[in-house]
Amino acid sequence: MKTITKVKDLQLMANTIRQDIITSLTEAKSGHSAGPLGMTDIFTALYFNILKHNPKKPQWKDRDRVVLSNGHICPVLYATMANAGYFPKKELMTLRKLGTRLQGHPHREALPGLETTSGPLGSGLSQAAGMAYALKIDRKNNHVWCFCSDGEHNEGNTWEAMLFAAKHKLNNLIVILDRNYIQIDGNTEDIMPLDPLDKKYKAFNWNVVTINGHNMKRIVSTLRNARKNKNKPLMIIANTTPGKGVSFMENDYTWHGKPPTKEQEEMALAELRKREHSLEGVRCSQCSKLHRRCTCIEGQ
Ligand SMILES: Cc1ncc(C[n+]2csc(CCOP(=O)(O)OP(=O)(O)O)c2C)c(N)n1
Ligand SMILES: [Mg+2]
Repeated sequence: MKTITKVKDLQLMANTIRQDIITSLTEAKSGHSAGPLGMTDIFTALYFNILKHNPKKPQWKDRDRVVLSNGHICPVLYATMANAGYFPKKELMTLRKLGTRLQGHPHREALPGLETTSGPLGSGLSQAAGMAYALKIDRKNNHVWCFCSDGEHNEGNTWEAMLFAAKHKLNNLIVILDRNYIQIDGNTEDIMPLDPLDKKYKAFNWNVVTINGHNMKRIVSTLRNARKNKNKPLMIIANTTPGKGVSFMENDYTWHGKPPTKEQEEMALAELRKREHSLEGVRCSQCSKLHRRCTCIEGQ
């Protein structure tokens, strides 16, 4: 697989992945939109620039491990894996269909490249901590990258895993928290307040970094530095916008668990293509301004 090194090329890949998320969810007629779009920039940076992996040999023994604890955001995992070459992109259109390898929540026995089965929230951090501990016992230097969400910090199991990981000084465990402030039925701080999460993790004896989860340059540098993490497990709190890239979905918790309709798909794709053209520096055929400045293309 080709590593992508330029920030603009990573942003373009993220845009492609967002389009794939939209089309696969629309075809599925069910699933989660907000979380996947919000985490796309980080998945892109991880899989195309940072991760030690081989899409053609998913069981390669020296690979890093990826654990998706908030399994419902798997459309971003599948779209990223397809673009990275784990399986053909056309398979994305089978999302959530009977017999598919792309189950509505990840099923590790269905698709090579998945390390865990997830869906019941709150289990992934424990699984990832166990993997990191086992790698340490075996004196391996691979990293475990665990994605989790703010809403799943309502689950007590997560806090037990935080204690365990700190006790065993699992510096090979890197957790990326999707801090988008939404969960299934509203704002996290209304349902079960979590702030200040950074101070809580620090008090549990973790290293903590907070980043803007859409600043590609910062994401890449943070994930790269994470490889040098010492003494304690690392929590990367990524402030993200749920539904990022599709304006009518952004920051609206009702997009937590629904897919776009056909009409909404067209609107979303028009917006994402406009962004793609702006990144590429393409000029509008109607007004010949750069798309970034033009107001006359579809969706306006
Ligand atoms: C143990 C468990 N309880 C409830 C659910 C149902 N559920 C699925 S997603 C979700 C909201 C979790 O919040 P978060 O992951 O922050 O949502 P997002 O930011 O992706 O909208 C809930 C309650 C579940 N999957 N597992
Ligand atoms: Mg959330």
